[in-house]
Amino acid sequence: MRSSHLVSSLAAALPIATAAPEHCSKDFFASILPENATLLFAESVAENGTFNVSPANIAYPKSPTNLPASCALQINVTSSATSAFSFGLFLPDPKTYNDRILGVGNGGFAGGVNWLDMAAGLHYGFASWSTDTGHNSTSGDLSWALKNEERRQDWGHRAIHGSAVMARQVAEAYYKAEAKYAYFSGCSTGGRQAIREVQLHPETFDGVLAGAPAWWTDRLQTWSLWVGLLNLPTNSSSRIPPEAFPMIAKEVMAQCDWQDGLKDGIISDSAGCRFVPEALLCSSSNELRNQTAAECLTPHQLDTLKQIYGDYRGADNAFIFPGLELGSEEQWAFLMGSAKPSTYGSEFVQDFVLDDPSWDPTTSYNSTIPFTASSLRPGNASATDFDLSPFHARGGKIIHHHGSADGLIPTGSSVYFHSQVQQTLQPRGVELDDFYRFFVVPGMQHCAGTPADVAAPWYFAGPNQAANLGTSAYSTPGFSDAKHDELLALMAWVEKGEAPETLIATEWKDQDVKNGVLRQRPLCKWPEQARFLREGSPDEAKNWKCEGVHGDHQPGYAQEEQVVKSY
Ligand SMILES: *[C@@H]1O[C@H](CO)[C@@H](O)[C@H](O)[C@H]1NC(C)=O
Ligand SMILES: *[C@@H]1O[C@H](CO)[C@@H](O)[C@H](O)[C@H]1NC(C)=O
Ligand SMILES: *[C@@H]1O[C@H](CO)[C@@H](O)[C@H](O)[C@H]1NC(C)=O
Ligand SMILES: *[C@@H]1O[C@H](CO)[C@@H](O)[C@H](O)[C@H]1NC(C)=O
Ligand SMILES: *[C@@H]1O[C@H](CO)[C@@H](O)[C@H](O)[C@H]1NC(C)=O
Ligand SMILES: *[C@@H]1O[C@H](CO)[C@@H](O)[C@H](O)[C@H]1NC(C)=O
Ligand SMILES: *[C@@H]1O[C@H](CO)[C@@H](O)[C@H](O)[C@H]1NC(C)=O
Ligand SMILES: [Ca+2]
Repeated sequence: MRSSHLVSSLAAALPIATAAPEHCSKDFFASILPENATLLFAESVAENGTFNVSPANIAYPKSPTNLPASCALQINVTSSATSAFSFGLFLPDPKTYNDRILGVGNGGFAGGVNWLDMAAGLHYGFASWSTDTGHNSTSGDLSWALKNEERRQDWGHRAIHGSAVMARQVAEAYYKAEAKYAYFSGCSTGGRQAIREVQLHPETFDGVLAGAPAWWTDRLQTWSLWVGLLNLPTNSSSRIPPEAFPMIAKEVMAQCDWQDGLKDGIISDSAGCRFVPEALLCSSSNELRNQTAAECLTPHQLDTLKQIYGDYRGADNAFIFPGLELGSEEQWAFLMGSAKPSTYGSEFVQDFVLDDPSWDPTTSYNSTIPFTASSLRPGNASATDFDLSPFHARGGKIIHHHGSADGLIPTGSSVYFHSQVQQTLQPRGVELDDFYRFFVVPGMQHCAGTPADVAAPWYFAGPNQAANLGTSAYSTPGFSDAKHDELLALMAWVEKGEAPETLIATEWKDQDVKNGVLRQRPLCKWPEQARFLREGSPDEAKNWKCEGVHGDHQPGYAQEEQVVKSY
């Protein structure tokens, strides 16, 4: 893959950094580290080489391949009397260094250095880093947090900040040159990490990519538990068996696809779809008896379905968290398909909120728990400071996106965040458009991917996406420019003032780059939606434009194609 013209033209204008190769050594790093930090290892990676990730890194065991020549190292940092985090750092050869730092984020509660995502950054020429967030675990194991507020603080914000600051200092000492810009790219927990750092330390990053941010930890995790409990097998009469999810997805597609103005198998305006769930009701006693055949829903199951799509509310109708989006059904089994609710919810309450591993969610959960979590704010992780004006004032830029088919983190939680920031800043005369843009990605699942039969364009080199293309991928193959690559779009905005009006997402035939492009389509800045111009191929981005707002139907479009079963 060739490196981007934008990156090389930007880099050409900057002074050339120097570092002797022997600097990739224990002695050199030991000589520059502060007292609270120790070097775990430093090793050279040859041109086109592989960095062999230690099998002890159970969160991110995959080794990146075909790397640019670089120095790989890991540094351990003391964060309190009883806690420490570490971070990994790839320092590219001075010849390919772009004078910029990139941090990449984590997923779920994973404790490990994310070398694979760092590698994508290294290919552009960034000095790229990632932190283990202060513990060692896979994504769904939260037991490390039990009665350990120091570790929760590391995971919540401290490890990201400490790593960002120290990674920059180490890179500047290594190249004997100041870094020109610092960026961060994260999805899910990584999206939260991006926003939380912007809130707590607006000076750290010049720009961030925040994908599907798990920003409201206290509510997201308790909602995950609630929605899991709602659909346990023990709730026999109201449970929707996972075998029925595809049937629901099909009905949602039948009703919502055409409503965006084009029946193309992609729901471009899920927020604007008027969906009639009663179309799924069983219509005969025979079907009722045969409900596990997953052909229709009973009235009790229909109630469950409405709760899944609806806002989660507590006593006195108090808002807790938004529900899942129409079109997200293919990913529902993750939170609602098992005999037990996911550990993302149950262990969060046990290990972060109540400090009681014996607490039984199936017998003891109630809807005051989300509010308890919010008042305790374990780890100070929730990114609820909506006043982003300090970041705006320092010239920072945020590109935020969320897939509309995300079945793990409701798309509506991103809409809610954007709206809260707007309500906070607009009355003070701060225009969001100047520094913060939000893009919904129709048909994209959690951070990456699309249901096979939907084949929505979802790839734009966003956080975590390159790893889906292989262990040596980065940017958008064949389209390495600021329209098709979200990271280059962020750089163009920060460094040249070229704000992204649209991004273009790509999908390859059979989801494989080797087969060539299947379709490309613009992603629109919220609240606009993409409309087909009704000329040429809908698979070419130029035949679309962004206009109107979500939920703003074009009257007369394809009404005759509506499929609503009798009910
Ligand atoms: C890079 O390494 C791969 C094996 O991983 C090899 O097939 C390829 O030829 C190498 N490319 C160069 C330019 O050395
Ligand atoms: C993380 O914990 C696992 C056991 O769950 C262990 O095998 C591994 O060596 C540990 N990794 C590190 C980096 O400590
Ligand atoms: C990191 O430093 C802490 C002390 O702050 C220490 O307890 C821990 O063992 C160190 N980790 C490694 C992997 O050396
Ligand atoms: C480590 O020490 C440096 C230098 O004293 C300090 O700036 C930094 O905040 C410390 N990092 C952490 C995580 O405490
Ligand atoms: C069953 O469903 C009800 C509401 O439909 C819900 O309140 C409850 O948490 C669910 N789980 C169990 C185990 O009863
Ligand atoms: C809700 O659950 C918590 C934790 O188990 C418990 O302390 C509290 O009393 C419960 N509240 C209600 C209203 O049942
Ligand atoms: C949590 O962070 C906020 C800023 O968002 C800060 O004002 C507050 O003091 C912190 N609370 C704790 C317990 O660290
Ligand atoms: Ca459509």
